[in-house]
Amino acid sequence: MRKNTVITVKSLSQHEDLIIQGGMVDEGLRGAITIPGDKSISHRSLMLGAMAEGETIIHGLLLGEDPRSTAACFRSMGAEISELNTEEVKVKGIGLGRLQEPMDVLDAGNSGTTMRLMLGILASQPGRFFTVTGDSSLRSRPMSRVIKPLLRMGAEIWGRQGNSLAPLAIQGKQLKGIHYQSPIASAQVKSCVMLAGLLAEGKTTVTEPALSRDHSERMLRAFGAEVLVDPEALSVTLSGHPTLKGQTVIVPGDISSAAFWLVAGAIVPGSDLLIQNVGVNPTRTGILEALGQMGADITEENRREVAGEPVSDLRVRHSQLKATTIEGDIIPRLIDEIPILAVAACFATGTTVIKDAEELRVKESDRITVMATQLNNMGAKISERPDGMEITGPVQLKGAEVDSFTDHRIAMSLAIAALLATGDTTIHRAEAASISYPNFVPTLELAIA
Ligand code: SPQ
Repeated sequence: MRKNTVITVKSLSQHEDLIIQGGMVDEGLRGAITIPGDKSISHRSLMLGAMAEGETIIHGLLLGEDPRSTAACFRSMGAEISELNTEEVKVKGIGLGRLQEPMDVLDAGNSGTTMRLMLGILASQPGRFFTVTGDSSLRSRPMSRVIKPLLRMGAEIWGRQGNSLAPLAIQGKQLKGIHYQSPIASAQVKSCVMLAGLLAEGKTTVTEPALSRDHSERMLRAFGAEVLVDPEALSVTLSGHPTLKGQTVIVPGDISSAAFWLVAGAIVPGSDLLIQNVGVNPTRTGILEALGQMGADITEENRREVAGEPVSDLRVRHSQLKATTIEGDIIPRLIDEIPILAVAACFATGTTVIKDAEELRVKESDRITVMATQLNNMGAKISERPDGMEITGPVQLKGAEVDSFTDHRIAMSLAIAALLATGDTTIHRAEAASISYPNFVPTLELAIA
């Protein structure tokens, strides 16, 4: 009864408005919810499955638009991938170096991970030619960060604006291993170079300035590659020409999706929410540390290891948050959660400072400017820094018309902010949530029912 009055989805040609009636969740968010599969692990399981020998079985794959883009690309290069579902996806691999030249342009859609990781794979397929594009957001995101190391490995790649923007053309070549000192802590750069290293001569090493998510290292090893990690030096070395063997992959819930509920549970009075089956790989748990510093009441239950990744259930209860500073090496471990952390900071006492996060400007949208402008439209007190934001709270947000800028994390962050605003908030282009969380609205309805 109450839920129908709180959330409305209005379809407007191909776009959707999400209208949330604020201030109606007086009993808080309660119950137990499950979240969709981890996006990073879903992409990697499809890619490695396609290049392995034999069958890979994936349980818990994310059914969002981004993994669908990855599956479509690898299908068009010869991998047999069964219909995508969460129970069991079968990938019949074609073996390393045996990807077929596709008849058409590979479309990575909105997915930076698809394009950047796939570039490493394509560049290393001798004798085949590929063209790659994406949607308007992806065509404006920097690709030079992966093209540069690939060129050093001997790749041939052409793109707009001095080889920096898609559409891109790739002539597959025999590559050679290099030691790449990445100037940015990026799992996409690290993974792209390692994937190119699979078919390169010799060893390929990537050193990064701070540790980024390590799902590629874990999964490459599970599929049979020799991967040496030097945690002190922040480097990873892969030996070329392994035999990759199909595996069973169990994809844990995505902590980046859990983050919306962690913040919602923390800020909405009366909440007591259990989020089940959340991947808690230490390279992804910066959000738990940041919310912990802010005084959030989050407990980890039932910790276990599932197919090489740590998994827990997380319980969050409402508490008064306090401001904090988020900077330095923690940034790559919570980079995708900064939009929802900005929402949390609006309800925290004091000024939260987020620094060293300039990478946010080149995500699906400029997440610094978009979060600051949209939340300020709702009455927040946020000033932009070149590398982050300063957010003063607590404030009483008020309903407003806001826009996702077709960025999934922005759409969902604004929906959580709207729960505590006075009056209605209309989020334009809210269908963007389906990139990483197709069931976001039904889950929100469930949690507030
Ligand atoms: O795939 P895409 O579009 O780049 O998605 C994002 C996201 O918010 O879902 C970034 F906008 O996640 C990236 C993440 O920011 C996924 C990712 C990965 O799977 O390797 C790594 C991070 O990017 P980066 O540039 O820091 O390596």
